[in-house]
Amino acid sequence: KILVTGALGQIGTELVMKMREIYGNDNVIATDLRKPEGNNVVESGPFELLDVTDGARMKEIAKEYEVDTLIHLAALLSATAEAKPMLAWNINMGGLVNALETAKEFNCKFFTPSSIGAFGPSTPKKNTPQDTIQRPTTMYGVNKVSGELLCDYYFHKFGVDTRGVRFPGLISYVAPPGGGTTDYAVDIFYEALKNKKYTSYIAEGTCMDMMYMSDAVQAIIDLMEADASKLKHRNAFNITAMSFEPSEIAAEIKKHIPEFEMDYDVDPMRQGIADTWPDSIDPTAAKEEWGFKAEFDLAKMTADMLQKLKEKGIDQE
Ligand code: VAH
Repeated sequence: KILVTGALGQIGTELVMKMREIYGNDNVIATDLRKPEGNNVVESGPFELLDVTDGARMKEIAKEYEVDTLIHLAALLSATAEAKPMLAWNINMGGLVNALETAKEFNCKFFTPSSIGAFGPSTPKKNTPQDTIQRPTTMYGVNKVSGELLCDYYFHKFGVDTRGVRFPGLISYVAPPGGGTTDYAVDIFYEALKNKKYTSYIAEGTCMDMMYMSDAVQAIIDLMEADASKLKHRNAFNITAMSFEPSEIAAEIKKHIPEFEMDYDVDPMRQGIADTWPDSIDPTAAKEEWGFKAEFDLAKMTADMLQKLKEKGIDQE
C-alpha cells in the first residue's frame, strides 16, 4: 500500500490518480490537511486527514493500512517559505522527519522531492552538474538541501530505501500550484485564455528549468520502480524537460492566441528567489541510472495546456 502526503497539492493530485490507475484505487491512501467534497482524489479511493507535523497520526495511518511505500509531498513552496520562514522550517523539516521515521519504523520505500531551489548563487548556473556546490540562500533551499542530506542519512544509517528528484518548475492544468516562484509559467496560460494578456512577475531574461506535470508524475513512478542496484545517487536526481524565460513561453502562446500580449511587473521577492536558481540543470545521472526521459517540450506542453484548459472552460470565465 502506498501512503501519499500532500495528496491534494499540485503534484499529489495527479500522482494519486496515476498511481491508483496503475496499482489499484484501494492501494493508494491519499492524505491531506482538509477533505473537500466532490474532489476526485478524495472520492476515488482511501483518504485520511493528516497534518504531517503530527508524527503519531502518520504512524497510525501507516500501521492501519500496512503501508510499504511512503510518498511525502506535503510542504510549503519557495515564495510562501520565504514569507513565513519559521512556519516553513516546522512544516518542511518537521514533516520530513516524521515521514522518514514512519518509513523507518514500517520499512517503507520512500520518496520526497527536492528542487532546483536546492542550488544557490554560488552554484554553476548553466548545465548545473548532479554533484556540485549547494549553498541556497532561501529558507526553501535550506529545507531542500537539508532534506536531501537527511534522506541520504536515513539510507546509509538505517537502510531506508529513500529516493528523490530535484524538480524544476512544474506546469499543470489539473491542480493550480500554490506559493511557488515558477508559478508564473502556469498563471500565464490561465490569463492568456481569460484576458489574452499577462503581466509577468518574473523579469525578462530569467531562465528557469520547467517540466510538464505528466512527465513529473512519470519520473516519480520510474524512479520508484528502478532497480536499486543501478542507483549511484539517491537524494536527489537532477531532472528537467526544458528551460525558458518569460518571453519564450509568451511567444509560444502567441502562436495559438495571436492577440496575446505580455508585459512585466517584477515582484522583488520572487525575482530575488529566481535569481539564485540555475538557468538549466544537467539530468544525465537520472537518464543513465534509471532511464529518465521527458515527453513534453515547450511547444508540445503549450498546445496541450491550452487545449486542456479550454476543455475545463477556463476561456469562458
Ligand atoms: C517553487 N514550483 O517555485 C516550486 C519549485 C523549482 C520550483 O520548487 O517553489
